[in-house]
Amino acid sequence: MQKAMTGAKMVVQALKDQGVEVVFGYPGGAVLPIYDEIFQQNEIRHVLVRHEQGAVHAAEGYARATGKPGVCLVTSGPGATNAVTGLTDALMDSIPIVVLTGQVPTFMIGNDAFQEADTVGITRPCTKHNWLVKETERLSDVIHQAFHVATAGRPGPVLVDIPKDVQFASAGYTPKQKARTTHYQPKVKGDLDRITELAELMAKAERPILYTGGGVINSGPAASQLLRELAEETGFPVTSTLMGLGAYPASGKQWLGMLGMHGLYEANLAMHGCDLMINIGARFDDRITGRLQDFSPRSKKAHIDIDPSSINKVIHVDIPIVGDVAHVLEDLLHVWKAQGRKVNREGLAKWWAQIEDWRAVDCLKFEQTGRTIKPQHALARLEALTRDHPDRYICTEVGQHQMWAAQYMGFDAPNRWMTSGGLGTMGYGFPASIGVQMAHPDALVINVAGEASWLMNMQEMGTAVQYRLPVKQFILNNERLGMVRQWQELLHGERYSHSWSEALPDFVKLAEAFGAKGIHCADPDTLDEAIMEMLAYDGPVIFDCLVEKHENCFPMIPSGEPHNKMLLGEASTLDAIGAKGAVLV
Ligand SMILES: Cc1cc2nc3c(=O)[nH]c(=O)nc-3n(C[C@H](O)[C@H](O)[C@H](O)COP(=O)(O)OP(=O)(O)OC[C@H]3O[C@@H](n4cnc5c(N)ncnc54)[C@H](O)[C@@H]3O)c2cc1C
Ligand SMILES: Cc1ncc(C[n+]2csc(CCOP(=O)(O)OP(=O)(O)O)c2C)c(N)n1
Repeated sequence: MQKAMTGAKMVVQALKDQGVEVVFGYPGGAVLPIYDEIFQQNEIRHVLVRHEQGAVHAAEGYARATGKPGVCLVTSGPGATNAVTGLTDALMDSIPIVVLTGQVPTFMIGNDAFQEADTVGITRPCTKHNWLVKETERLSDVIHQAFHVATAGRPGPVLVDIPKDVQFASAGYTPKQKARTTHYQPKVKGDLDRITELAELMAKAERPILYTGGGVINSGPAASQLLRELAEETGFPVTSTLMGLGAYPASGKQWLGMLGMHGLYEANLAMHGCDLMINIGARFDDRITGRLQDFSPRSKKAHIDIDPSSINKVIHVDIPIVGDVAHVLEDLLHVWKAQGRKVNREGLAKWWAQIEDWRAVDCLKFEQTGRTIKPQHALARLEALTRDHPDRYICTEVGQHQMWAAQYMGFDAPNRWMTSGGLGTMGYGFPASIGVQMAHPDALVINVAGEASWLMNMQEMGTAVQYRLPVKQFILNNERLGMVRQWQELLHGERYSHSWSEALPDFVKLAEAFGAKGIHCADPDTLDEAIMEMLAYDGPVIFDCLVEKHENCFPMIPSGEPHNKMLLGEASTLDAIGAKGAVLV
């Protein structure tokens, strides 16, 4: 016999059964019965954010840093619509989150009731799945299903919309074990014939590359471990998308660095010149492929992806393997070893020699000259001073600073790097850092930010102070919408249309107004000392690092160009480099 309880109590019970420890939320009339239940228990912690967008990004940060789903609770109408950007962000980056929204009572739906919005309609295109629950007896079953759908297969955001009368009414509770989840059981094992075909190609390949992505992180720590074994076993070079950083260690000897629009010279040219590309949990995003018809023109391509709809969506591949990265890599290694396969040593040695030539270009080289801090220098110093911290997490906002962080900071483990890749959401990083710090209270959590992005969700400083979350906001302040300014300089005839702000706050005073610590640094000579002061402070810090205003982020493949047409910075050692970078053909 199922235990009877109110819908509101069911919500809290279902969250407990799902092992939820933290909920990020903001109350309002349509969720008050649920908030009343939250008040009467101590197992689940509720974090009161300052804006619903912040709640969703915090849940995303929590999810990425733990591998567990993040949970949000928001009210109807504006509460739900404020969550839309976060939902879309999580959908694009395959982040598992469960968002619970209040709704007006069932009998008022469609009447333009106070704070009524068609939440399931609005969020249908930006969730993996969503539900409007009109009967209390279905509620607990649906919440359990929601957790299952968010986490199984390709992870993503789900939303459950709960009318207020459904929260008040009572019905029997369906425990987690009895919930209906059999209808969605994505395939995790890859086809063994395809895996065997891939092993054959790997043995013949002369110029192979492992192109890894966010799917390795999604698959869990075992997948990163198996990727390392595969790299070790084969000696193949490894590159990664922005979303996959840390799956293979940045300190590993086969690491080529990130590829794509702002990827490393050697990684992009290796993608362009390879004869076998093995895509492991990446989705051929346009920041990677550039001009499609010129993308990796001479390679055989294999693609391992848990989502069948991702395969052949952008790039036609020769060996499609639908399955979970960890399962497929385990089988691949097994087949490889059982068949006694060996790599083409001679071909591989020549390939590595070619890669070393490309590496010698030193595409990330910069010179810290003059009295202004270069953003690359600031991040290189932040990296040097925090690299050995035993428990470091880095979040970012969106823009040049995000790309420099990806280039100059190294990640040796998965789930340590939180960034908005697919949607590129300015305002993501600060609340994400709050989510990460909630999950790992003793860790060092740094959000590398641009001042413009950071201002988009600055209200969350109140959350950081209230919950004593010692998040470090490392703002590279160029007083510009830097990435926009860069495109205007390089692609729009240096017409700087609305790409700077003439009224920035004093970030030190802003920190103090919230009850946090503010640090300002504009001098390369005192930078290390200022960073150490930030690290030593046991509380939230806004670090305002005034940097060179007109620095460009290189390498850069202009949108729609092929990989071998790359702009490089002036300090890299290639002969053909001009003052603002040169086009390499
Ligand atoms: C300003 C800016 C600049 C950018 N520049 C670059 C750049 O230079 N380089 C770059 O790499 N990115 C860049 N990006 C990010 C880019 O837009 C994409 O977000 C990113 O390239 C996508 O990474 P991914 O292919 O790993 O895919 P993800 O979005 O992480 O998708 C993961 C893929 O793996 C699959 N998957 C998920 N779970 C599993 C599993 N368990 N097993 C198997 N498969 C699974 C999914 O179905 C999906 O196809 C930039 C973003 C911004 C905002
Ligand atoms: C919400 C949102 N609006 C607009 C953009 C377009 N955009 C991308 S980068 C950027 C500038 C970011 O400036 P800042 O945060 O200061 O970082 P910087 O590039 O200077 O490092 C803008 C406006 C975006 N990505 N997200």
